[in-house]
Amino acid sequence: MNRPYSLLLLSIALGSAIIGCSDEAKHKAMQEKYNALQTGKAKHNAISTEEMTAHSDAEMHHAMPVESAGAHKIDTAEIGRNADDLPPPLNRTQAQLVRVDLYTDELVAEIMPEVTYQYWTYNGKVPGPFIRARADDMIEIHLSHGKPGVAHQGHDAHTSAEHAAAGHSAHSIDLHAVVGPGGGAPLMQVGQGEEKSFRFKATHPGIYVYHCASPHVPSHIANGMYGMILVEPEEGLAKVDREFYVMQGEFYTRGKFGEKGFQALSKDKLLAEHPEYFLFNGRVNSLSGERALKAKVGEKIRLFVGVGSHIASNFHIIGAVFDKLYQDGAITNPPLKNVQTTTISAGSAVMIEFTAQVPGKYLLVDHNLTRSIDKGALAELIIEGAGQPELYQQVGL
Ligand SMILES: [Cu+2]
Repeated sequence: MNRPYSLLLLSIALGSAIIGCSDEAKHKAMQEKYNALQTGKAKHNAISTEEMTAHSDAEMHHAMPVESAGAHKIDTAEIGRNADDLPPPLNRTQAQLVRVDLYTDELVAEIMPEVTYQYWTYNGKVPGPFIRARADDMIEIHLSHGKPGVAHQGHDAHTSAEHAAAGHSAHSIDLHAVVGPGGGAPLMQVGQGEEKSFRFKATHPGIYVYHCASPHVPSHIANGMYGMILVEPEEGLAKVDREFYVMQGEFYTRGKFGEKGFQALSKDKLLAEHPEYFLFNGRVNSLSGERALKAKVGEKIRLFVGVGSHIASNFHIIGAVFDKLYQDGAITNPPLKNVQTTTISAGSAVMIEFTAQVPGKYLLVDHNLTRSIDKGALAELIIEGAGQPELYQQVGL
């Protein structure tokens, strides 16, 4: 488990402890104080929907020139979040306050060997942390611009001032689980060195996407600023043996797929909806080899799969049938059974459950297969254990 994520869990635990020991009057007073504070802050800091949806042409001029990878220091050896990096199922019968600490971080990392890209992230990974809460919980999101405790120095090609002048100094968060204007984003625009917070009640159980919503919004998302939030129903979810967190996102680099060196965002390709990369969890082979999803024969597997960026996925697992599919994030609806492939809309997520009966390697793909074979949308699921010849065997040898 990486450190930021440990901190997130710790924060959630602390938040839970705080609410656990407060009586009703204390909580009410806290709530009033908080509301007053928020109202005051909102007056000064809120951003209008019009501002949020600005084209922000300034950012078009921000893209860095194509240079060799060597000219850009790699900030992190691993940009991709592990598929098993998510909190365990909740085991409580009471709603509570769930505190979530997020920070934004702009990091140069390899999108594939010898190809670098400047990602914009939540907590240093793509996708951002998996947030887990329960219906009726109050969720308090804290978002700071930049890693707490680390002075912002701007990235390689920019000073902080140039960075701000380029028009993308703010980041934010819009959570699809929020019922309210902008999903929280109007209250949560954070400039450099700032931290903001807001609370919302998790009124609707489901599996949802969250993303940055600062201008130019599609660029922020295309650079990797998305994640998922699960709001479990009050009764919780059925017990399974493994859970995995996978997000598909496409990347729009100036150079073609595989072209070596530093690759800046191509806003032309973004506007033309012409990505070079389709990826699971942030980079080519992020979830393969050592980092493949792993389970055993007969285990119940649950996948949370979302599309963070702009192009819908035709999600399929080669060699598996989804025993249960909860489409469009609707986890409280009866599932579809025995499904081969599902569409996951942009800005949406699904929950899939199945049991693998035959050992071996299974591939997670977008069944628009050039995206998987030629553009990166490929992940591996390794099933270990004893096979059952009556299910799968070669004959005639
Ligand atoms: Cu952003």
